[in-house]
Amino acid sequence: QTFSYDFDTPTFKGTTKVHTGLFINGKFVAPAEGGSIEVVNPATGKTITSVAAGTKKDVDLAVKAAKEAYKKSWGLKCPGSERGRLLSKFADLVEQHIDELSALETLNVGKPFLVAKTLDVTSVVAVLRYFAGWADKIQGKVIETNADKLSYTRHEPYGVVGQIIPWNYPMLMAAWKLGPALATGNTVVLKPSEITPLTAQRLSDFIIEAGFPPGVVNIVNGYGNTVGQAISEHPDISKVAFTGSTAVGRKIQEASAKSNLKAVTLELGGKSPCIIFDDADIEQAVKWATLGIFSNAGQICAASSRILLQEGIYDAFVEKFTAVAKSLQHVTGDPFLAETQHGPQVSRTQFERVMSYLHSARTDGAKFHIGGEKHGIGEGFFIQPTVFTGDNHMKAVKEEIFGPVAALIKFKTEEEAIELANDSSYGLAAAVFSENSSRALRVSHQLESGTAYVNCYGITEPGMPFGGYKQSGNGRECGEYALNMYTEVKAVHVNIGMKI
Ligand code: TXE
Repeated sequence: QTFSYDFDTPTFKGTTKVHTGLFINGKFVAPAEGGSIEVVNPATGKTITSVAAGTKKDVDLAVKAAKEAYKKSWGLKCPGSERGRLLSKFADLVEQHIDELSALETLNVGKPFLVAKTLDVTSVVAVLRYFAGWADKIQGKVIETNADKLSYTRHEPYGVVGQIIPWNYPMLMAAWKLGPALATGNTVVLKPSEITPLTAQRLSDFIIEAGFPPGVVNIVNGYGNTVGQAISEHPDISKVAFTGSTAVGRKIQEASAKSNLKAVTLELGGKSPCIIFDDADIEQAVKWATLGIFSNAGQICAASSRILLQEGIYDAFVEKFTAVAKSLQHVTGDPFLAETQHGPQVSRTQFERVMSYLHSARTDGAKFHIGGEKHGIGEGFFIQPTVFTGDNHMKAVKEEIFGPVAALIKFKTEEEAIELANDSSYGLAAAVFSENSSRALRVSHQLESGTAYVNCYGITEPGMPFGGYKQSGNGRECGEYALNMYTEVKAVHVNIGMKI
């Protein structure tokens, strides 16, 4: 079955056709138990279509297909150069359909079309090309031991890997996971978020067209507690990679421990501090901090959600930052308009979750400078860009809100800033703004986070690792580091003269 949609919008006119079945062994199939999931447009609250919802039975079929493909036509059977060629072709096909894919992402996630195009889908192409380049450069080492021995290592794929992705960057998270897994020779069973399955469904067509052998990539839509759980506890999956909430990350670790001790990499939540010193370029700091918290309606794991301000610039920063948040209200709305910069939250559940944090901040005595309410009167899940001042003890300052809500906090000294920044169970990203480069670097080295930004915020690069300290997860995505997350190391000892 397919779903067709005609876009007639100011930024994109055209048609898309998406398969709604499960993608198993190179074919679109109906789910074994016949379930379906409604897909909703967050900008209107209306149903777009429904797609198949798999269950454990479908995961079993997908794993079987992935296992056979691994043995027959992938893994050690397929040279790296060929894997790279297919990944490059996949990237080319995504690029050729950039407008259509951006429109589909906008429809399902609510992010502004021009952002989906210039950030999300453009980055998908870059990431796939980056990993295509690695596919024939997966190398072990020769390790000198003694003259009678040849010792070397091989970096071998795990086999079948499971990948569970979230809804905030559906296509980009798929690329972050598929790129390194396929470059290193693994086969994949991927579960998109049940909230945003449409672009992954469309990508399946390009996986076929690029020429990947059937079963190398399988995409099984479904809910977390059925399909996600089945992947996490499957005995024939050797590794699972997950991006999502810390609570579910914990469940995946548990499922791994209780099943086959599969390797687990986790990219979880955050409450990332952005430290702005008196000697910062304040105009620039305001712009980067704004980008860090308000892009993607604040639904970013590394969002600059705690902005720590030195007392000398506190008042000026609060004023300028609040003015930017206010100006965003004029460009909030239909994500298909070229001028729109701020879209809705992804779902009613997320909308309500953010609203409950705003309520909690009020109850805890936070001072609101702008926002704090639903935006508009329609059925869409829009929330006003919000700025409040508070302290590190408030629930809304400690926990991840995952919405367009910035908490501003005052500090006096460098030591206090570092202490406040590190006073979190999370450790995904952090930033320092200062024109004194010694101070900026000194402080950035003391922050407990997987990424440290200096005088900038929110940038990711295909070649730079991304991941968290503390309860923001383990393992790294992107860069050469990601390759290690998808390979086992074999130590080979060869006797070339030893006698016993
Ligand atoms: O996430 P879930 P939710 C954070 C953010 C957000 C909160 C809740 O704070 O407000 O999590 O969002 C699958 N076994 N992030 O509830 O449930 C699920 O189907 C295996 C941060 O939507 O973690 C989806 O595919 N999988 C984040 C994926 O997990 C399970 C991005 C993520 O959904 C499962 C998203 C289970 N038992 C939310 N239960 C980031 N790090 O960027 C659910 N899933």
